[in-house]
Amino acid sequence: MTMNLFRKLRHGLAKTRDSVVGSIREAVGSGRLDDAVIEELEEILITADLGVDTSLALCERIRARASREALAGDDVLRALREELSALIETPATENASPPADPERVEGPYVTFVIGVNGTGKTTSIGKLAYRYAQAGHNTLIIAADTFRSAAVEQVAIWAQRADVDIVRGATGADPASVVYDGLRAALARGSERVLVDTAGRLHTKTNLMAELEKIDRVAKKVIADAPHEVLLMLDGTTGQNGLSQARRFSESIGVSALMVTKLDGTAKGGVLVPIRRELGIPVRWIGVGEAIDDLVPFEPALVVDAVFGDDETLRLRESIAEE
Ligand SMILES: Nc1nc2c(ncn2[C@@H]2O[C@H](COP(=O)(O)OP(=O)(O)OP(=O)(O)O)[C@@H](O)[C@H]2O)c(=O)[nH]1
Ligand SMILES: [Mg+2]
Repeated sequence: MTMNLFRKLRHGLAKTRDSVVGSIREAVGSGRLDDAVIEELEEILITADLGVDTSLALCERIRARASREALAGDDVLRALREELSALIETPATENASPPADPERVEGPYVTFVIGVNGTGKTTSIGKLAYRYAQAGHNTLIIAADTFRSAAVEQVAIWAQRADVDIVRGATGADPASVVYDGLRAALARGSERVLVDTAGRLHTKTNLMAELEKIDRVAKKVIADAPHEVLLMLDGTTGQNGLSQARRFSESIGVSALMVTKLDGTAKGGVLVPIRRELGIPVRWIGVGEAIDDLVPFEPALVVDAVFGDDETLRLRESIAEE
């Protein structure tokens, strides 16, 4: 039933792969890898949202390699894959990705899902709830987006699909009080995983950021060390914008992990690289579609292979990937 994870990733990143690999093949052609071609490579990588610094660093490494070994045709893709893996495995800031699934805690493991409007919070809560439920965890969703009347209904549908419990707040209710009630219910029911859906908010609106801080304070009154995870949603199609969102949310409530959504809808999946290298916050998950199982734990090496891998790498990855 579940599609092979690597195949899902590859499928989800197909737009990025087709665009980047296609352009690189076109630029490299059958000729020598001279400075003009390397400049074209820089352009292509920047266009795919890898960020200027990373793109330049990567091409510098390619230039150095080209002066030592003859690089032609698809050798360039292989070289890029190797150099990018090396770069992305050693992020500029301390940012090793811890395991995607929560560590054991006493009592409910509480995740706040926050982010700008429409970034994919509610959908991702559905996907995570499904994943947890499939893994046998007693899971509860708290519908604390009381801002839009349709929001509670939307997350309730996801709860039903994932077959998990939900605590709802009335439209217009104080989200902090909904979270208070929800966490009390989680304790009473012995929930192991709690996902809190919050209203979308612009990172520049101080009053809305203050509301998040209030939710945070109130949660701690019920469960002293909650939330155990503050998961910020970044829309992968809006590119580098996500970097400033992450910085602003971090200054307010603090962000412990990131999820980058909608990577299936963009050729600029390269944005994962600056997000990982520059923020110092681990990317935990990526979203590659609108379905309940379109959720992939983020593993840099797999992403690099899904984009730059040759047929043999892809076959190998598919054969060893298991869920
Ligand atoms: N293609 C694609 N679409 C996605 C993905 N994740 C979410 N979406 C879509 O993005 C749109 C917004 O998703 P929501 O989950 O409602 O976003 P939200 O952050 O909860 O929105 P607000 O509550 O209004 O702030 C929906 O149409 C989702 O189907 C993804 O990984 N891929
Ligand atoms: Mg929502």
